[in-house]
Amino acid sequence: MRSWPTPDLPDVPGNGPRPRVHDTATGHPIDPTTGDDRATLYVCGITPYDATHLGHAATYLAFDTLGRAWRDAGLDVAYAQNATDVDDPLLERATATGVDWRDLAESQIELFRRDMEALRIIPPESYVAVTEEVERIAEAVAHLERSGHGYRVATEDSIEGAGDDVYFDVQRANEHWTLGDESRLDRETMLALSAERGGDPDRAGKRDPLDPLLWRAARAGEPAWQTVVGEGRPGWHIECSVIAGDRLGAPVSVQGGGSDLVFPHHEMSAGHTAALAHAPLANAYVHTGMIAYQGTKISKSLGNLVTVRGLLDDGADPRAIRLALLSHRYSDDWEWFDTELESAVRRLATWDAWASVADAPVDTPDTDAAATIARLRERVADDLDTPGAVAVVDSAVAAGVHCTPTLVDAVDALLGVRIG
Ligand code: 5CA
Ligand code: ZN
Repeated sequence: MRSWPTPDLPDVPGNGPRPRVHDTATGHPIDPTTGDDRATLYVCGITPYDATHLGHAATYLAFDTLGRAWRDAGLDVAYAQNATDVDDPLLERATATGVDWRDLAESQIELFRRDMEALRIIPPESYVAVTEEVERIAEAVAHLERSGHGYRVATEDSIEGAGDDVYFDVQRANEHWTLGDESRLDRETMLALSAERGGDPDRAGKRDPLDPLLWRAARAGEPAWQTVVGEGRPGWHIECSVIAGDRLGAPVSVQGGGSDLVFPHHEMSAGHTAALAHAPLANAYVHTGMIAYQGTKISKSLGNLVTVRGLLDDGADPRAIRLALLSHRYSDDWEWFDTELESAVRRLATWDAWASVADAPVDTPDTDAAATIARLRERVADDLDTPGAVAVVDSAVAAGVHCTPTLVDAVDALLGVRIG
């Protein structure tokens, strides 16, 4: 489907180092590219039933920073993202509010596009709704059934002719992939997280309580498609597995999302890809921390939302929202306070004033500006250390480094904030 407009991306002379990012699977920072000039990025997209909150924004901003660092290192970047536009929470919200689920998804995706554009997030070339990929996903489920990785579980409440649900056999997939390798979690934790995050460990008839749903046979009143595996709709993890594999090819350099997706979502998506393609899903699994507000994780279901739209409607400069988020380490859990924006606004005013003389001629050489650019590049490439990069600019301003047009471009290219 349609993505959103691409922001201007200035060309900065020279190249930064190839970024290293923390990989959840190995527990270390690694360069997830494979030596050629291409990097591929798959980031788990929104479930479009409510406005983009700051947690989402921070997550997409972190991977935007990775894309910027890769481009600055001279790599071609291919980026795909999904939108989970058919899933239980969305259907429940649609029913509760009396809105057609398709209209709800479409309107929220449109709002998301506008928020991403305002924040100058570089869009994915492949922005894919699950409803566009149902046939492909069903083919993958059929393939998994044929190879013995998918099996049916007796389903009493499906509609006439829709048949049974299909589950993924995690034990059977063990020849290509090891359960727990991506998340580094023990079984007890996996069971608890599965119950908490959309799984159904207590469902009778499964071979292993951790086996996730691949295909949900149609129920009365639920959206369903007639496909090779019967009438129904896709399970959650398989959508990302199929879309990433189709659009980018497995393994992708980075599979990204918030840390709430480490298990079961990314673990199971990796299992599906291993069973389908006999390849890992990703070279690195990169996770952003959870942002909280007023003491609890920001979440649609908890209703403690600070939305990008709300801040913009209150007159916030989108650059300040961006800078406020960049002032935190992407992998940390942290809490948003209303004062975050105020300090970002103050910082931005200082940077703007500094950059407003960027075109003025100077008789000093630009070595300080060049050194600042090198430090900026180094910070961003070091596991996306954006607080460090912000500090580099702060110190340049404080030290009276002459701000050159190239330096303005470098701040723009790497941090996505146009100053001056
Ligand atoms: N559609 C699925 C992924 S396939 C999903 O998790 N959708 S979501 O709308 O719930 O979240 C969208 C993205 O934002 C995911 O990467 C998720 O991990 C991330 N996210 C959600 N809540 C937060 C939060 N409080 N802080 C940081 N990131 C968050
Ligand atoms: Zn996903």
